[in-house]
Order: sequence, then C-alpha cells, then structure tokens
Amino acid sequence: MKNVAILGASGLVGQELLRILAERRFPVRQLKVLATSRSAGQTIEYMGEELTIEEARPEAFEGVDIAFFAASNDASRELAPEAVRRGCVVIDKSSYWRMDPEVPLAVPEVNPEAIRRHKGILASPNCSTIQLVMALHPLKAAAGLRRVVVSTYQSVSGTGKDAVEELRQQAPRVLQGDGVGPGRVYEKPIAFNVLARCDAFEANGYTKEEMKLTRETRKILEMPDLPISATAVRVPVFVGHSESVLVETGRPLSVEEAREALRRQPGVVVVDDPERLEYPDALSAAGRDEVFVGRIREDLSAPGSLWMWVVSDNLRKGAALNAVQIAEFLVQEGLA
Ligand code: 2RA
Repeated sequence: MKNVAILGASGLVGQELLRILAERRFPVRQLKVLATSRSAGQTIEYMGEELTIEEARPEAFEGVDIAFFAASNDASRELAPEAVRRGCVVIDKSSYWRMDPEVPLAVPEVNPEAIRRHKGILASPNCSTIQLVMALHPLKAAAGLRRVVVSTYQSVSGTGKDAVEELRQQAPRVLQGDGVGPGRVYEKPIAFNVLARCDAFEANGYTKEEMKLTRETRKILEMPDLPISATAVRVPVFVGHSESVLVETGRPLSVEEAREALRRQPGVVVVDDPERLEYPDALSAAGRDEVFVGRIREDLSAPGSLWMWVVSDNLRKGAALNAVQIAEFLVQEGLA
C-alpha cells in the first residue's frame, strides 16, 4: 500500500486521476489532495470519503510515497524537488521537467525502460504526444521511421475548465444568432470555429504545442534527429484529441501490415473498416482508455508513406491514465 498525494486535485486532470485511481483500485493507504492556496480548504470526494484540500507546501509531502502533479509549471519547478527530498516519487503532468535529460519522459507501453532510470521525478508527456507515440511505436518496430507529419484537432478540455465553460456558453448563443466575440480563454470564438493556435507562438513560427510534439516524440522514441513537423489546432470538442498523421517508414509497409502491427500494440485499438464506415471519432473515444487508430491508407503522393487517424481521450490516456500507469509500473517493479 502507498501514501499518495495529488497536487491539482480540483482541476480536470486531477479529477480524472481520482476517478482512475479508484477504478483501477490503485493500492492507496492514505490519499492527500493538495492545491495552491486558492483551492485549499475545499473538499473533494474519493471512494466515498470527503477529503479536504490542503495547501501545497514542501512539508505536505512528508511521508508521501508517490505524488501526482497536475498543476502549473511553477508548482512543479518549486515543489517536485522538495517532494523528492522528502522521499517521494513525483509523476509530473506539467511540461516543466519533460525535456530534462535526467528525467524520464514515459509512456509505459512505449518506453518502460525509461521509467526504471528515474531519480525521483518522472514526466508524463503532453496529451497529444502520448497518443502519437502510441501509434508510431509499433510502426517503428515493424519498419523503422523516416519522417512524421502530424496535424492535431484538440479539444478544449486540453486548455482546462475555463475553456470547457467558454465553449458551453458560446455555442447556444451562436445557435440563437447572437454574435460571439473573443472569450476570456481564446482570442477568437471557439464555438463552431477552428483555431490554428494551441499555446503561445515560438520564435520559429511554431506554437509551444507543436514544438512539444516534435521534441517529446524524439525523446520518447530515442530518435533525436527524427524529421517531424506538427500543426496543432483547437476545435470545438469537449473531450478527445484527434490527429492526422503521415508516416514515412524505413521500409515500405502495406496497410494490412500496419494494421497488424498496430493491433499488437497494447493500449491501441484499430478501428478501420471503410466499407462499414468505421473509423475513430472523439465522441466515441471520450471516457475510454485506449488510443484508437483508423483511416490507414497509403499516401498517394509518396510511396512508402502511410496516413492514419489517431484519436484518444486527452484527459485519460493523454494525462491521468498515463500517470497512473507509470505509478502502477513503479509499484510492480518496486521502484517507489
Ligand atoms: C492542450 N496539450 O491540449 C495541451 C495541454 N493539455 O492544450
């Protein structure tokens, strides 16, 4: 049994963490729910018990075995080392530690060996990266990877609670003919719109989200020079990120070979039957643990390349489930 803490328990991912820990009967002896001072004092329900959110201070991690961080980069920067100093293993959802060479960036079904190298902090990748590498990993094993081009269609829950509320409020106003301007979260209306920006722009014209996909995929697959390029887009969907992926493989891979390789990948479900109009979609993926792959087809413009459509629940496998699976791996291997 483990003493567990969740930093950011009141957020969307924190709430999903509580649900998944209960669903999977993670061996929790004692659970602490922590947050920045703004949420401290609120109560949260876990397994029929009401827990009071404590303010996240270094001493709060005394006696904690595993801490899930689902809060800001600043909180991870300041508190993760303090927690580790107190004997805690930190599984961090924020982006702060992901590219640190001393910190494993882990998807248990893809690079479990990285988890074994942890020195107290482990980083869970960006949601859009996790589903991408879950689909790329089996193709890499089957035929090698030469180049990846990915376009994402990301739900508003990836931005957080306020973004979900913004879409919920804007949609009916648009339907009744009211003009809708920029909201508090997005600089343009999100309802019935498509925004070609996820996170801030970097100097190279790409957004941080697009560069996370590029940098994190290379680290997880241990391919530092993999040619990969991304476009990340926000769409008016509540939960579920979708991705259009073009993969140039090391050797030509037929559609059926690709389907077979994907079917063998734990955590991936192939939904790909054009004759029966079967392909993955966000609404069907919401609430599910798997990464769904379909629309697998040869690229007509470039022999040796394949297209695929990859969909997953960004709050579950994209964040909370991946973090819990890392913790399960740590426990079963005696690493925490
Ligand atoms: C997003 N992947 O969707 C980012 C962070 N969750 O906004």
